[in-house]
Amino acid sequence: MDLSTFSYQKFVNFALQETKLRTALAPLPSHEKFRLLRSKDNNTVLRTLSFCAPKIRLVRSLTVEGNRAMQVLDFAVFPEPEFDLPIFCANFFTNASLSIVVLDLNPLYDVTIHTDYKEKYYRKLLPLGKKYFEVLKLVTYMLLKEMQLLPWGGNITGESLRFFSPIVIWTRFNSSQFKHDVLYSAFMDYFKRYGAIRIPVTYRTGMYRPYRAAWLALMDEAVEETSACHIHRNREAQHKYLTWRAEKDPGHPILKKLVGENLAKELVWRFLFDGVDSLGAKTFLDYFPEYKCDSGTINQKRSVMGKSYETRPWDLNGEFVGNHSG
Ligand code: BLA
Repeated sequence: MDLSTFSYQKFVNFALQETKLRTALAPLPSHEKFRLLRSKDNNTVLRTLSFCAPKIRLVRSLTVEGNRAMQVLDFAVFPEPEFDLPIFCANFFTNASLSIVVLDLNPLYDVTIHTDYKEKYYRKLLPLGKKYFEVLKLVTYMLLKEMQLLPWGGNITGESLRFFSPIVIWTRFNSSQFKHDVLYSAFMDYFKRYGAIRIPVTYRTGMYRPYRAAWLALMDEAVEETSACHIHRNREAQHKYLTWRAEKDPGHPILKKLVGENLAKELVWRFLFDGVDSLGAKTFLDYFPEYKCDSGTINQKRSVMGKSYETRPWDLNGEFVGNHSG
């Protein structure tokens, strides 16, 4: 696929425009220094945007535009600790041949343990994902074909899975305009979806399924928590998430290569996962002691459990059916 005409900027524009229709976004001056960065070889441009708003502690995006070589989007929305809203998470890495995609409303609490949290948010979100990962039966040229628009991307580590929800889109595909159009549609659906959607024609289902839930709708409906204990719990859960990603995100080696170790570290700690230094005092090893080496340092491996989940570990009703194969 020719990446010179392709950009993730329209995803960011869509999300920010939709957010602005509902709430007042205020820019964050402390992030000004990250607005526009260039790679050392001058071939790649890194752009960032960030804002806060009522209910939203931080909405931020990073796009990496490497012309023909790569296009990357890291877009996330982190709620204020007074809300236990999921964290909106879109991480797309694309080069000329391959795209690696995570799109999810990451749960603040592990949904395999906290079933009340799963019920609260994901029961009504299930139809959102179905459109992209259920097996569609299509009749083309008189032949019955089965396909999934965005199928499970294969082995994923047990550690990452804890931060994913039953509607996570984890997929890898050969980069193509069609797949990216599907991805854009999924991004819009997960961020904002009101009213009925059109399901591709199948010979066994109806044409329309009404629903309105998506991240922005959840935000509209979210009611502020007043109990200090619950707010503390939410803050710590978000801090744990930030601590995980600031230490182990798979994109870091590329950022290091592009802008050098020091700037990459600052970008990760003070921009992408801003709050990792202020929302809590616990360290990575406090949250994830299984990574402790004998010398007391953090094990550099991304996973100590290994890659375990080869197929989607949730069924279409959001029940965990994970088969730990590793
Ligand atoms: C790969 N990115 C991945 C993978 C995941 C994620 C699951 C597959 C590799 C693996 O199994 O670990 C994303 N992992 C996540 C997310 C969470 C998580 C979102 O645990 C949340 C909890 N990706 C980026 C950026 C770049 C990038 C900014 O977000 C580059 C600048 C690149 N991601 C990237 C690359 C790979 C990857 C190159 C494949 C390389 C590899 O697997 O090491």
